[in-house]
Amino acid sequence: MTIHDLRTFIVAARAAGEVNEIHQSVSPVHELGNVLKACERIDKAAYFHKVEGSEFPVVGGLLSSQRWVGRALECPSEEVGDRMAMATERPIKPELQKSAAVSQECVIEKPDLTKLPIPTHSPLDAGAFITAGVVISRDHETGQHNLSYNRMQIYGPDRSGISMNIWRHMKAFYDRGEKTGRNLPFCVAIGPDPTLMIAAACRYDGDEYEIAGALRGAPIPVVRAQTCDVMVPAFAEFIIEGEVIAGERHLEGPMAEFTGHYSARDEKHVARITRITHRKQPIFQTMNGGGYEHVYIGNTITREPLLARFIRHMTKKLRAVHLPPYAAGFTAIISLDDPAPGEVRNVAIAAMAAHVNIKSVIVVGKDVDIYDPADVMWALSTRVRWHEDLLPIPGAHGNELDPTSDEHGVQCKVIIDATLPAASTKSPIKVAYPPIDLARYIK
Ligand SMILES: Cc1cc2nc3c(=O)[nH]c(=O)nc-3n(C[C@H](O)[C@H](O)[C@H](O)COP(=O)(O)O)c2cc1C
Ligand SMILES: [Mn+2]
Repeated sequence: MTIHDLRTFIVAARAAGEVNEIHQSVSPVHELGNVLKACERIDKAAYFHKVEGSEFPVVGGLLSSQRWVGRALECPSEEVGDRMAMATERPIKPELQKSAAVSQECVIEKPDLTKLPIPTHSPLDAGAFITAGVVISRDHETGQHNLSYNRMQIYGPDRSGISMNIWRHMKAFYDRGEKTGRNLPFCVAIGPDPTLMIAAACRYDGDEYEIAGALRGAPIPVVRAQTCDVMVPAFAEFIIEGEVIAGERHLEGPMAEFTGHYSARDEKHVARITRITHRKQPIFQTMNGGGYEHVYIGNTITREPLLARFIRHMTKKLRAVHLPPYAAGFTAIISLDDPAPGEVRNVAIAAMAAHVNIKSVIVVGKDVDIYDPADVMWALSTRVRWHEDLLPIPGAHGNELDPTSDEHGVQCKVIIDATLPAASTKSPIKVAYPPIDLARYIK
């Protein structure tokens, strides 16, 4: 089966038994977010068939681990890193589709965001937020498209906030126009081909539709939006068209951030919605703020390939790297095959250079499963001589949203060597029971 949109992706996930079907009606205010979180804890997506106040179903939790991205890209989980690394090297341009687009089957000329099942996800979120929409904007000097995530707090039927932090490509497009009072047109694709959701998290200077194309191995079909000169995916559940209004700001937030803490309430940009189009019987897609899916897409999938590349530059002994979503993307866990004396520190320094957000680097031996938090905690508990295996690096630049950073983003980083030295007089063998198929024993 070829995945090319949200529906084919859901079919594949259902076939693998990975979707919890929620038939009971849920409130979009807190209840939906709570259920989605409970599903995340057991590593499942959730499909909400009935959401109070709306006629549309909602799906969430579809891209929260390497296994899910492997499913989206139709490759084994272990190949995800290589596929991501290749995407920027062999981009594939989008293709203008001549025929009518599925994403524009139904047209709402007088848009009303309050008719959509947009959840208020976590307990202290300031209101309903669109969190899983892929925002498409365009550099009118080059014609290139940018894909990004910009959460949108709902203020009214055709009004929302749009969060564009500093150094974002979309903000640069907006800033250029705002000087002369020009609004920035943009569109939001909800429920597109999952490759667009991955491409939207990438930092790439070219057209980000080309990254999605590379991940899919085929051009992404696009059509022109109805109220602005922006190309939108031909396959998506909803397309919301609008413009960021020049000179306007509104208090936005708080909302659950990727660090697992709430964002501050701040003045943010404001958008006017000009049209909504959708597929017949559309499915709304969402993401919990601060959930594994949020962190995984934003901080893990796009950064692990670079982390591996930096470490391979330093050693041939790399087994695997992981930036686990449960650690906000701030902790790199690295496993090495029998490192030579001193090698662990060199590798950890290389890892620190791969991304400014990396705050803690934990290096373990080849017998530790870096995808199992319990195994990593075991290595920390039994294999670290704290007086010599811990190297704090004070006064380094990290992520500004980390609560331990000062107002300039300066914080203390740390390297932890949780390998046992090969020459150690005490190099006991790890107790490991071989896996079995439990279903054969429990009836
Ligand atoms: C789920 C998710 C939500 C995000 N929300 C926002 C947001 O609200 N505002 C923002 O500026 N960046 C947000 N980001 C980060 C940007 O979307 C991301 O860094 C993207 O690569 C920026 O695009 P650019 O690098 O092309 O400018 C989010 C990322 C993810 C994965
Ligand atoms: Mn970009």
